[in-house]
Amino acid sequence: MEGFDLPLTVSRPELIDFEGISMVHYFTDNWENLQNFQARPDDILIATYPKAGTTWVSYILDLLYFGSTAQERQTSLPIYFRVPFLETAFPGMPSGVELADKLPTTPRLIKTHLPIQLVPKSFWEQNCRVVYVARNAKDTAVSFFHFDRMNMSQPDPGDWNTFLQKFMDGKNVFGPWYDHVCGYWEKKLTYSNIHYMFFEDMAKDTGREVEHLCSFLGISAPIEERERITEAVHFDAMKQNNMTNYSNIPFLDFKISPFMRKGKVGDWKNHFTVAQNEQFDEHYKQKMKSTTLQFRTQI
Ligand code: PPS
Repeated sequence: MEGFDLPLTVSRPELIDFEGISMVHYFTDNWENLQNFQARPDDILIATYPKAGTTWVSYILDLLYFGSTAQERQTSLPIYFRVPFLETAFPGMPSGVELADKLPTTPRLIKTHLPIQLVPKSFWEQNCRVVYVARNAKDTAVSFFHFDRMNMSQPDPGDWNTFLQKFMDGKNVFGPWYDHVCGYWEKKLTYSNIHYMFFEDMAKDTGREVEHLCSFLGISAPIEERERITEAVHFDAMKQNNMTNYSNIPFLDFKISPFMRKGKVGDWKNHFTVAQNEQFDEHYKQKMKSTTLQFRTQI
């Protein structure tokens, strides 16, 4: 399963309103099967708003569970087959639900960008562990903008100013960043099996975050193994690695922007004008005024 048979001419979809969230049909076409997905108690759900570091954490978990036992997996199976993206329904490839159903591994690692209220209920019923990764809004917006430019299965982002306004209005795929990060943060109050982590902490000290993940998952990995993993998931290593850099997907145009773009905290400073930054900060204060959730926009 090195790549898949996708039509090369995926056309940019319209943004639709779906259950109050901006979506595209590629993530809603399989809705009934998605909502009926049968999670198992040992499944691990990796939940994120787009561009928060999903692939980074997915690869860490994959290596923690399967890095030393399944060599072939490491050299021939791209990350999107190891960790299926549950809500996908792209023509010419199995849906995320089908891929997850067929995963031979225990545990199954499953990716979603769904806001908390749309996550299939069996994950909660089975008390599955959830790893949520959050990234500060400004870097997320920049990363999302470049991703939408190069990803022909996403709506056209327009220019940066237009995109930023849409981001603030929650008019991009998977809805408002603000509600997404706060939704999972609040869920922690009533559901203890969520490990909430930050892109900025991973960038600052990946090894420490791997250690925290091990404690949450109940994995006892020796220090040497954790160091090996930390090295393997370094930005440069993942960018070079064809199994983690998304280079086999035909509708991603790497000539416009690579999937593994910069991997930095604070790249927003190269994009926001002073006026955009002031307007964004003011809006942010309003949107985030009733949460205890705090982000760092530089490290
Ligand atoms: S997606 O499409 O939502 O699944 O994308 P996601 O994987 O969540 O986010 C992609 C951004 O994460 C950066 N990235 C990394 N940064 C540092 N180190 C590592 N190992 C790493 N892996 C992925 C990737 O470069 C994207 O961020 P930007 O800012 O665009 O570079």
